[in-house]
Amino acid sequence: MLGGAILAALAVACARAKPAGPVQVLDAWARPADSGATGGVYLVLKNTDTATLHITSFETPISTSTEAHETMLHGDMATMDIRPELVIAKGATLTMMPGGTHLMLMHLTRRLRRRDTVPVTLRFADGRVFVATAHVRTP
Ligand SMILES: [Cu+2]
Repeated sequence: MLGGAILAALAVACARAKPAGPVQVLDAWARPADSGATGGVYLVLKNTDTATLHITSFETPISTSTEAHETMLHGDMATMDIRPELVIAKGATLTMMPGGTHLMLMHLTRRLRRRDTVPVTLRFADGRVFVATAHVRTP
């Protein structure tokens, strides 16, 4: 009887801790960086929604702006293109990584040390908002 009550309480706590979102965060990490520098955040997001997702903006409380970039190789030259939105097909996984798609945190307002965490707010084209927590670690 008591055990059942505890299990039920735990189930409620878990349901609150992990609200159903349009994406499942398979990984989320950021590079260590100094205050004033440019930061890099890498998310691995699985679309668990019922349709294609369009992520139209990203925000963190520790940068003046956050842009989605894609590193492109032109011969030996690597350039970064701004991606105005990131699209994830239903059931697909978007894998950000160094040398590929990444989030760039322009002008960090504080230093990022290993084991710090950074909340990253994702805004979707349909108005929904989701917050992923990135952990600072070395690549
Ligand atoms: Cu970049």
